[in-house]
Amino acid sequence: LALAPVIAPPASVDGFVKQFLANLNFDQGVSLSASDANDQYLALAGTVRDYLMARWLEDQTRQREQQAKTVCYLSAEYLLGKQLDNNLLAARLGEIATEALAQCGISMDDMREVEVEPGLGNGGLGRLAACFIDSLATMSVPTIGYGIRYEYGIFRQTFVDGEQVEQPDAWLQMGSPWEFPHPEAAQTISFGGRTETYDDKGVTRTRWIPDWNVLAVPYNMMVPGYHNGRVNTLRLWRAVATNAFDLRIFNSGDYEESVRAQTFAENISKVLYPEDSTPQGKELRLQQQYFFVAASINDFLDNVLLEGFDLNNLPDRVIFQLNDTHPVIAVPELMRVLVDERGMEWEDAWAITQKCFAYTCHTLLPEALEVWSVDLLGRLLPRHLEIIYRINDEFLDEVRERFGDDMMRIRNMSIIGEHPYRSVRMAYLATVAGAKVNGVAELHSQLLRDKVLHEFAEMYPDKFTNVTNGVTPRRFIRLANPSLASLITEALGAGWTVDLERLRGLEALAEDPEFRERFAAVKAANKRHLSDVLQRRDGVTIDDSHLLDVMVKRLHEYKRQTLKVLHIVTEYERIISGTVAAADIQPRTFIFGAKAAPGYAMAKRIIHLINSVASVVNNDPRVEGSLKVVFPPNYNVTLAESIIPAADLSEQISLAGKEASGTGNMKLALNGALTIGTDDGANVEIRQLVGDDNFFLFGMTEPEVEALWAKGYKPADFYQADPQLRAAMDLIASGEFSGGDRTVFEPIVSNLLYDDRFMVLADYASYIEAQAQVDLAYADQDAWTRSAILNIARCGFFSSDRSMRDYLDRIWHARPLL
Ligand code: 26M
Repeated sequence: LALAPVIAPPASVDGFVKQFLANLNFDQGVSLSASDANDQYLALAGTVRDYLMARWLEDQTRQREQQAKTVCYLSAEYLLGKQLDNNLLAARLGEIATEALAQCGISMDDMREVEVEPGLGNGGLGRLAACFIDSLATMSVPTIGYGIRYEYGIFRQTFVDGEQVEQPDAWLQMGSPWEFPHPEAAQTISFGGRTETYDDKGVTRTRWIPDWNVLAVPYNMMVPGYHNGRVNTLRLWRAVATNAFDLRIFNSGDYEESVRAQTFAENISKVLYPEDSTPQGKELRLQQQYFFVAASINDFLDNVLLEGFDLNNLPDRVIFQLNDTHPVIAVPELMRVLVDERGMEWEDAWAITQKCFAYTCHTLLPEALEVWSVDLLGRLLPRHLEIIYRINDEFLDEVRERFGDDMMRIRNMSIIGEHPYRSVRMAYLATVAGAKVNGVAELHSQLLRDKVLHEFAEMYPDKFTNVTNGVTPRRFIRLANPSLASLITEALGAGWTVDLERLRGLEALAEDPEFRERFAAVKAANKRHLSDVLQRRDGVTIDDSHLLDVMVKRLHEYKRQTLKVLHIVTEYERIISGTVAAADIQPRTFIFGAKAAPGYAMAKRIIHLINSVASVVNNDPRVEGSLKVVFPPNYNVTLAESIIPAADLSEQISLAGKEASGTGNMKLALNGALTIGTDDGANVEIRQLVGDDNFFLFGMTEPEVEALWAKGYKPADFYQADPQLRAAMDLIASGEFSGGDRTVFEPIVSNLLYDDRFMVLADYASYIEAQAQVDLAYADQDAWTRSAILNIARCGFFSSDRSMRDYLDRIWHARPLL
């Protein structure tokens, strides 16, 4: 192997110190005595990078030479979280680095504080992508994660008078030590213009004459496997103006216009769209999608395959996994490249394309299914629209052949929808083009087959499969909960971090009083740690004697944060009305974490309500010591890592049939929180595994939800029939939480009373009853602890390593490269 010269790994504290000081001097340009924490952090990151570099270069060479099948994960989002600890852990450098820094008079904790997390995703879907690439690296699977290097990630959330205010996330401002720009590997990405046919030696071919383009410059990040010496690549694209584009306008003499054009081009990777459902059909969003996907596919074909590679064998070398519909424009792009640029016959190209893609759906909400207007798509990508039309024509011929001339069916299954305007249905395109289509939990995959895509499932039964989501135990147990990790390692040995089913070994220990005591001590310490974090961050504390009740996830009506609020208001009302004595209830601290999409007015109002309830409850001496509501702003991966290990109770309370999977539910259960949840998403599988005795189930099942809709749902009837519910709703409506102003939360109240799409009122009574069971159960601390341990012991299934094995076996047919 011809390797570039690499820096010798600083396997000793001395070596690390030397390398660190060299980086501080030569990369940061400061002496130790003159350096500040940010300089030190950048030099430290550089040192960790240096250590990983030899493995990274080696892996790139090996993967190229062995021609192994590569997983190309196409995702518009990667919600990575902080890199320093993760990379130190993977490279086994934690202790050496900590000691080396100490010798330089620097504390590792200060370094952790300085790092800013790359928040290049919204929530579950982006975090899932980050867990998957961690697992693939840890399992030595050749993988490239492809995505967008947003200059601004998910907004920073602040509260002003209880209302969400968004601030830009300037995550690159203080330097970005984990990425490597590769301008030499840039791709030119075209847009707009028209198509024309031409004669190529007697064959009529089509070409695209675009009218503008941008450069896609890749920034590579290391994705180190855990303790296996492997480093995969995350390749994120940045939009930069092309010289040609600049020059053309510049030559016309319009300097200012040429600078403006540059800004226009560079807008493409400027900012992450903060919606995580109800896509808005914005042109810039489609530009982002095509930009990263075209760059990725052409990068793989040009640079990753060896020169002279026979494209007929492409399916043996690559699988492009589509993370939701966001990258689906890759399908016509691959067709365009194969047919228009590489001269392949349409039929051959289509056969290859259908083997090279697989599609993961992450939703069940109809309004979240992405469509692009034919108008917009045709203007931006005229050739791709033609290709989509031809794919659709041939597909609908197939439908007719199979099912006869059934107009209704044709209209339902067409990739082109007609109402309310002519548009391309991206989920249908992905389903037709993909070799496999998967949902993200058993129930979700079932509902995809039976409802959302049932006509497609009828036509292609073998395409449909399930892969239940998972989470990486490295970040969410080993790093986030080091005390629990030590306890587990002491009990079971260290193998569990890469073989999470070994947690089963804890079942027996759940019966050991001494182990339970040690577990309870870990939980209490984690609550104190969280309290410290919140004190420093927001000036609030939590009491480790309280039951810690946690609801952390994006703010969405279907997730039903309002149901949680109604529970809190019910408890509050019961105390202040004297129905129950404060001393007789189980003291609880409720903690929320949630961002609302900036354009989602109802979600923002619900945030305001939570903050307003918090401020009244937390300042009422009648409930002091009994109820506390904490809503730290800007919930992100970093804060999750402090909250989740401290949680006692995990709130997973979406309306059945709406949450595709959930992954916070898995992280919380694996950290020993008990779930109170509906029969939805992966909750179903969590409950099956941990057992009914260790899970608080409530609410309607999905078929019951359907039945209630069918019969006609009148939320006001539930209000009228339930005095407790009435009391809680009336208290909100009275202005109690809005300084007497009855208008502020009126839209929330009347929505619940007269619309309530997500059936909050229908599930209220059942939820309150389940919460009473929680209080009873928590009163027996030792029994609760036993249940918590059993939750951990039985949730090994939810490792993203297992998810990756399932994808490898059922979808990718790729293998680790050992
Ligand atoms: C689409 C178009 C325009 C702008 C933004 C979007 C968009 C971005 C993110 C739409 C959806 C997005 O994410 C959806 C999501 O996070 N879904 C969640 O995926 C998780 C991983 O599979 C599941 O666990 C959750 O149940 C599911 O809600």
